Parts: sequence; C-alpha cells; structure tokens
Amino acid sequence: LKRVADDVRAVPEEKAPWFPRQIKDLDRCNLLITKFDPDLHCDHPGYNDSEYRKRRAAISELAFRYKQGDPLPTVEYTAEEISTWRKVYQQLRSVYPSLACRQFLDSLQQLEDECGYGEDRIPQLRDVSAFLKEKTGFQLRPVAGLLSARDFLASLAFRVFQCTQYIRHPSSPMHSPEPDCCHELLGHIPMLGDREFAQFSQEIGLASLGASDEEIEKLSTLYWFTVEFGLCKQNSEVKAYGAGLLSSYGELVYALSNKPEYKPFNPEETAVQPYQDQTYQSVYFVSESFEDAKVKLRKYSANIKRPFAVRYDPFTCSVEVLDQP
Ligand code: HBI
Ligand code: FE
Repeated sequence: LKRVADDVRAVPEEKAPWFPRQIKDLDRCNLLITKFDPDLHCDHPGYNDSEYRKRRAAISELAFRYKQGDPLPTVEYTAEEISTWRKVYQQLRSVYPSLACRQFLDSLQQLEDECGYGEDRIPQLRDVSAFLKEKTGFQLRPVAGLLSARDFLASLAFRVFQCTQYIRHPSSPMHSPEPDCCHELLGHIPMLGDREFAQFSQEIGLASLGASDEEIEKLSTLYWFTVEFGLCKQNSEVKAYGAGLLSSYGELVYALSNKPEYKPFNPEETAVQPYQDQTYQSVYFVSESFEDAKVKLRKYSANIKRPFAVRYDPFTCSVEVLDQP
C-alpha cells in the first residue's frame, strides 16, 4: 500500500542542491574558502610568523572538532592578543557614538553592561552566544575561517552565526584580510542582538536554502552591501549598520564622509553590484529603515525560482519544505 505521506515527500526539491533541514545538519556546512589563509598566502601579515600560524592552527582545531550542541570552546587569550583587541576597541569605540546606528549603540551598551565587553578582555563566544540567545534567539558556532557563501548563509536560516575565534596578526591591528574575532564581536554581534535585524538576517538565510549557484552569488552580494557594508537613515542622518564598516575604523570614517557614492537600497540592483574585498567600496547602499529593507528583501526572495518553499519551525529548529502552489 502506498502511503499518502510518501507522495507528499516526493517533491521536486531533489533536483536542488543539498541543504540543511535540521540545526544539527549545520555540522556538514563547513566548506572553508582558503582565499586569505595565512598558511597559503605570502601576503598575509602572519605568513612569516610560525608562532602565529601555530596559534591559528590550535584555534582552528577547536572549530573543526565542534558539533552542534557542544558547549562553545573557550580560548585563553594571550597578553599580546588582548593588546591587539584593546587597540581596535579603543579606536572604534571612540567614533561609534557619531557614526553607528542607534540599534548598534543600544546593543553594544548592553554587551558592555551585561556581557563583559570592554577594552581589557576579549569576550568569550560562550557568553556572547548566551546573550544573543536571550535577545533574538541567535546562537554562535565556532568556525576556522572564511566559509563558502552557501554554507555561511544556510546557517543564518537557523539563527546560527558562524563565528571565528582567532584574532588578527599583531603587526596590523587596524586591518585584517579575513574575518577575525574583532570583526565578529564588534561588527556583527551588536547588530544580531537587534530583533528586526536578526529577522532580516534569517530571511536572507532562508532564501538561500537550495538556491542555484547564481542565486547564491546574488544573495551573497546583497548580504555584502547590507549586513557587511550597509548604511541606513536615522533622523535625517546616514549611519552605519554593516559589520565590515563597524569593525574597520578607516572604512567607517570613509563611508560616512562625502567621498563615496550612495544609492538607495533596492535588492534587484544591489544584488548585481560588483563589490570590493581588497579595498574600500566605491558605492554604499542606504536603507530607509530595517523594516523597509526587510519588506524589500522579502519581495526579492519571493521571486527567486525554487520548486519549493521553506518555512522555519522554531519549536524543532528545523526547516519544513513545502510544495510550491
Ligand atoms: N565566512 N566565517 C565567515 N564569516 C563571514 O562573515 C562570511 C563567511 N563566508 C561568506 C560571507 N561572510 C559573506 O561575504 C557572503 O559571501 C555570504
Ligand atoms: Fe562579516
């Protein structure tokens, strides 16, 4: 006897690329991109520093061994690492009040009051993850470096943020060619503590599940110009909410000077804008508000061609796949 449930499950998503259905499937979303790896690239600031490379390998090992549900590993940071953190923290903190958006400032204040943020210590992922879980349901998992866009975006669908735990090389405290804990903890974490922004991030993630490579490229560009380098209007002024800006003093000041070009955020146009990962952006996209950005993104996502729809079930932390009507 053929069961009805089998027919329901025989949906055409089998033709789509594999994607995680349950939060524990994120253990398989671990494809690293070696573009900026200090072991492989002679222009990485840590390339000639064997101590640094050994340290990086040890911290990477913690991420490689991690399985969903494990306690987040803690890292005992050295005095030199904390000194790098202090330089970054002091310089950025001084300009946030005038350049960062309100949501970022509110959240950073809470992190300072409740989560041990400050210039004297590098916050532990375990504490930060517990903080986010309470604020927006986001949680962290450790990652060894830059992930493929597909795997990185897929984790956002489950409100999981893949977070690096090492710090940049001490010879260049103001710049890092790859994400590091300064970028994650200062750039991303405060925004992920905002409910509306958390929702926006998850929706980009859900739109990416099972999408074609071309669609992933476009979503990744959208992510770039919003979550990483986005600006928004606030009381008739333009402020930063992108993590790439909020973790880079130089580009933050540049983006809010009168030099770069601004365009209104519009997903169709933003998704195909060429971007820079070696120098400052030549154009930034300005959202009217997060609400507005979310509504526009939803419209954009609804037009992505997929033979099925997805719905996130927060009770089971899983994604339901529905036949597209
Ligand atoms: N990987 N670890 C990590 N951190 C990021 O911020 C990140 C990533 N991979 C891709 C990515 N960001 C984006 O630029 C988009 O391609 C999704
Ligand atoms: Fe980032």
